[in-house]
Parts: sequence; structure tokens; C-alpha cells
Amino acid sequence: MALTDTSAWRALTAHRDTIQGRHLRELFADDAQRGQRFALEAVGVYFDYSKQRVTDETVRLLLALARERGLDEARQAMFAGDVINVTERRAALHVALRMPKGESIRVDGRDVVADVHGVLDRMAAFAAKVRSGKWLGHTGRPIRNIVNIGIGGSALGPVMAYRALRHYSPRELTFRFVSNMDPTDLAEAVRDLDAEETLFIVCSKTFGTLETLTNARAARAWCLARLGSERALPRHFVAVSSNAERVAQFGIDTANMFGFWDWVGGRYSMDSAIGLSTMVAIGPDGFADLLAGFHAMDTHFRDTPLERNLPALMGLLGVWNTNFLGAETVAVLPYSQYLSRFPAYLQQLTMESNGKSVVAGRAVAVNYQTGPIYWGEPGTDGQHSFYQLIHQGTHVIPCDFIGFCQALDPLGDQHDLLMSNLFAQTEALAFGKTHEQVLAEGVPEWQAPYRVFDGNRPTTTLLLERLTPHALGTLVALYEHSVYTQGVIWGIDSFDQWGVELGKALALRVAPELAGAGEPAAAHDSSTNALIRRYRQLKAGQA
Ligand code: G6Q
Repeated sequence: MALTDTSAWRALTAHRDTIQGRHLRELFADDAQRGQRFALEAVGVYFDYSKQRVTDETVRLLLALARERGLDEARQAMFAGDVINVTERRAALHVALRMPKGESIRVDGRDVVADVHGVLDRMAAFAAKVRSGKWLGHTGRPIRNIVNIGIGGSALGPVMAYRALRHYSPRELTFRFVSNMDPTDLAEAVRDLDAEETLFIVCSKTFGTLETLTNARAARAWCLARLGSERALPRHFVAVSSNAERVAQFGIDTANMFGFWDWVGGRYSMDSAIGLSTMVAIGPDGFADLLAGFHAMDTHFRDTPLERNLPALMGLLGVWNTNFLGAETVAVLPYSQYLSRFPAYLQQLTMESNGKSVVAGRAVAVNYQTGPIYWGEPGTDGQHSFYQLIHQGTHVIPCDFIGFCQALDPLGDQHDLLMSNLFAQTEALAFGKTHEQVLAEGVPEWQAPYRVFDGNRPTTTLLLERLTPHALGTLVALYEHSVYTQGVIWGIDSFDQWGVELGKALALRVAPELAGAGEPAAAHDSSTNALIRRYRQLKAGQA
């Protein structure tokens, strides 16, 4: 049945009209316990959704929608290794990557959890060697610089996790991340590094991605020029991939390769061998703690009834905001400088997963909105730029505020000041400031309209004790499962990415034309032809 024909969807559509006219001020005034009743705690995450524009009835209807759309069965199917990635005909089993030793999930008769731990053990041995200075470069000097080369799912997780957990990494090791085809990325990453002490981790699930292979070739040339011998390379290059053949073809010894499997999607892979740089940074124990955080949230998602299930509720609130309150974006606002790349990481996770418009398995177009646009920056910086629009603009922008109760780098009362900003922002967004309040502050009548805040702007606050590897794992898994929840409601495949594949193919077609002269060889549209001509002309003038 089409989503919009379900009885729960219809009931929510009717219910929306009763909510439209209600203000959060009123909802809080009517229920002194609202702040506690619309909050949950699980796996160390305090999840306050009382400042969302919902009532008990909204939540009841959203839960009914989840049941009608088969979320209970869908979450079991994910953990059973069923083919939930229907357009690529495979399982999406990232939950197996963080299962403890001894548990088991079978794919085609094979225990994949045992395979996962086989790779984790090899990663741990390697990471320990690098960290202790026992992994030596070709000239006998210990490795001190780690450069991760990869893009998309093979980059965003590693760079986000490194920044997030930098507090726990030994400062004598330098980490760099190269992803962009722009040669500047590699040039700047290696500019001040000594090749004798540098190790490249080439991450590519397919080992066929143009950007990654191009950067890896350039890195190899950089190494060769400085170390003078092909024999040096095995000490300075390792690979992470699911394609051993291509790794060998590229010239990396497969003894120095860490594998993963086709049931791990790129954007769900930061806890696979793609996390090798993370493991070197925080150590095997730290990485185990990260995986334990993921696993704790997995278990919560799998076993907890929907009404107390954090990822399910988070996903459903997103559906409510997107499909019933007309929100088109979600702002992610971590009050932690360590989480500076978390919004970028979530952009891929959410938008590559749920940026779809065809119903999975039925091949018909959806007639409702699907994944919203995710964006964000750490607070308090964002407060001095784009928050203006969130407070007083014309768009509804639901926000996720993320904060920690303990500082990793305590400095006077700065952490309290940081968190007071978080709490104050959610309060201001919910309750706003009326015309009367503005006048009572002594603002002149003529200026008051500009200084009124309507409020009634929905936010969720995620409060955690401290930013640890475990906490990061729970946060990422929370978003992963909330994305899946939404995919199930919308009936789309959250695990394919045909839109990304298109870009990979198109660039290859244009590339030879940029090198040539005269008219572009292939007949593009008049705009593209003119751009290519102009590019060649100006490029010719380069010294
Ligand atoms: C992620 C996507 C995409 C992918 C990159 C890199 O889910 O599939 O971002 O991770 O295109 O692919 P490789 O790891 O194969 O180089």
C-alpha cells in the first residue's frame, strides 16, 4: 500500500491541523511535566524532544505509522542479514562490524562476525606496532605520520572520528586526510612531512575510485622520489579494501591489506577496517570502546519497544517535521569543537541514504518528501552567523543540539558558558519573545517588531556525559538507525547510492576533452561546450 494511503498517514494529516495552531509556550504551560515526559535516556544519551511540536497524540500516531510500515519486522530483518538493500540485492550488515566476539550472524552460510574479528585482530596488531614505533619505514626510522587517502565513505568517517577523538591520540603522531581530486589536497597534506616517517593508508572499498587511485599514485611517486626505491613501498603503503585483486594490481602487497565486505556500505564503514587510521590514533582499546558504543545502541534499537526506542523516535520526529510541518532541512549543532566534522559526516549518512525518490521494490515514484537537507556547524560559532535565520527567518528548521556535561579540556568556567549557550538557544527557539516582552525591555515601539521572536521552532537536545570513543559510537549508531527508520517509513532503499555512481562515470567522459585542443570532441550542450572551450583557452596561459 502507498504510504499516503495508510490509515496512520491519514490520521497524522488530520492531526496536523490541530497542532498547526498550537505554540510550544502553550504545550509547556498546559503540562508542567512536559520536559520530563517527552525525554528518554538510553545508552548514555539523554534525548529531550519536549521542544518538538508534538503532543502525546502525535507520538501515538507516529508509532502507529511505524507499526503499519513494518518497522518492527524491518529492524529484525536488518540484524538477520536479510537483503534489505533491495536495489543492489544485498544485506546491509554494518551492525555485524561491532558485534562482540562469540556472537554470530550468517551470510550465505558464513559467520561474518568471526571474519570481522579476524580483521580487527590484524588491525590491532598493526596499530600497536605503529603506535609503539615498531613499524619501521624503509630507512629504519619509525613511522610518525599517517596519511589516509580515500573519499566519501572512505574519508568522512576517518576524518570525523579523528577530529572527534583527537583528545585521546598521541601527539607525536601526525594524521592527515586526503580525499579531493584537487592536487592541492595531497600537496598540502605532505608538504611538511618526511617520507621516511610517513605511512599512507589507501582506503577504497572498490579500489576503483578515480580520486583515490589518482591520489594514491601521486603519493607513491612522492615516496619514490624521496626514498629512491620500489622496495621502500611496502613499508609505506597499506590498503583497506574489499577488492584484493585490484590492490595487488596497484602494487600494494596484499599481506598489508585489511579487508571488508560488500555488505558494508561506504557511509556505514567507519567502524570497519576503514577505521584503521582511527585505531592508530586512539589505540586498539579505544577502538574497541568505540565499537562497544555502536553495539550498545544497536542492541537498544533492536530490542527496545518503539515507544522507548531512541533511533526510532528520532526518525519518526524527522518524518513528522518533514512531511507534516513542512521542514526541508535539519541543522545539526554540536556544542563541541571536537565534533567540527560531525555535520559533514551526517550529511553523507543522511542525504546519501535517504535522498531517494523511487519506492524500493515497487519502482514507482514517491508522492511525498523524503530525506531532508542536513547541515550545521559547531556552536557557539554558528550563533554568530546563521542562527539569525533559524530564529527569525521564514523557514522551519528543526535543530539537533548536541552537548556534553564534562569538558575534555577544562578551562575556568568556559565549558559552563558553552553549555549555557546551548540551553539558552533551545529555550529561545521554543518560547521566543513576544511584542509585550520586547516593549517591557524598554525597546522603542518603532523597533519592537524587528526584535520579536515568534518561537515555536522545534529542537531536540542530545545530552551526553563526556565525549569518549564509546559516546561517539552511540551517537553515530543513533543517527544510522534513525536514517533506516525513516527509510522504512518512506519505503526507499537507504543503502544504495546510484546518484554517486553517475558522477563517477560522467567525469571520465569529459576528462580527455580538457586535455585536447580545438572544439570539444563530444557534443555537449552549448553551455558545457563553451565552458570547456573557455577552460582550455585560459589554461593555455598558465605559466
Ligand atoms: C558511500 C558511497 C561513496 C563511497 C565513495 C568511495 O556510501 O558509496 O561515498 O564511499 O565513492 O568509494 P570507494 O571506497 O570504493 O573508493
